[in-house]
Amino acid sequence: MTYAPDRLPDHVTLTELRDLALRVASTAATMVRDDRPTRLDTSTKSTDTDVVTVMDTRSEALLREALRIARPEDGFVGEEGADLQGSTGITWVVDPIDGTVNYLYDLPLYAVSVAAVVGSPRAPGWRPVAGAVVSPVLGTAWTAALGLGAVRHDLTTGDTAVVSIGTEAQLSHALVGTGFAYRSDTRLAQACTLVDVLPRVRDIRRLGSAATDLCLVADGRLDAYFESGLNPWDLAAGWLVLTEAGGVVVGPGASEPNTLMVVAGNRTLVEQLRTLVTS
Ligand code: LIP
Repeated sequence: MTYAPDRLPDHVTLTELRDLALRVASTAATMVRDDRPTRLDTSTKSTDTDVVTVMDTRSEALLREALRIARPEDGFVGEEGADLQGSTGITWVVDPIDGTVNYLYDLPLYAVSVAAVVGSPRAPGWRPVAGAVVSPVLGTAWTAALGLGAVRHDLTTGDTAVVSIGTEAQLSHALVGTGFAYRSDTRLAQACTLVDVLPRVRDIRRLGSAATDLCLVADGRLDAYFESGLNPWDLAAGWLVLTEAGGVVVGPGASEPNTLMVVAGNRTLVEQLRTLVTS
């Protein structure tokens, strides 16, 4: 069976994709947390502060192999490696460590993000259909499948709870997450946007992991989130968790979320915040 954005997997398949995402993301997240060497070997990518650690690479290799074994005909797009073209219409989009700089500094806010998407994440029109975000130090995972809701998992007790978006309607009372790019010219533009936002909201939180930000919004523990410059792997799983929790995730204008801008939260706040950050 081949899936396209207009021909989605059935509920059984969506459940299987979600459970597979949780299983492989949990395995990778546990390895990332428990095997963290005291001295982390790193290299850099787009700038000299855009780091990749040896554990990013190990995590992505583990995810790639586990997903290949489970679903050999699917595609694969990861932050650190080469794209793999599939034949099923399902592509796995993974961030092996979302929040790499936090991980480098041994700060607890990082996650492994794994999503099954239909459509090409390298072009407009793709969408997540199942996914998991696993935060091993917080001991929490969030999962979602299209039309089947979003769930928070306590990784210590195994307890689960359905998550739903917060109801704050007033932007001036909203706790808003955001993040910044690695390039200094982009950061200058982001700082100018922040000047407009900061006086109009309760406060800002820059937690350092987009996937975690999006899941915390889904969970009502942030009221909204915006960021420009996100890649599909930062966005994919958290996007679905948030929309399945009753929220909206949009881009500039009436577009889908994209590299230009992601704005997320309940619809009332998103309409106010999008105007502010895309003007
Ligand atoms: C990170 C994002 C974060 C953003 C950081 C970085 P990475 O992803 O999750 O929201 O502000 O600049 O892009 O690079 O740790 O996978």
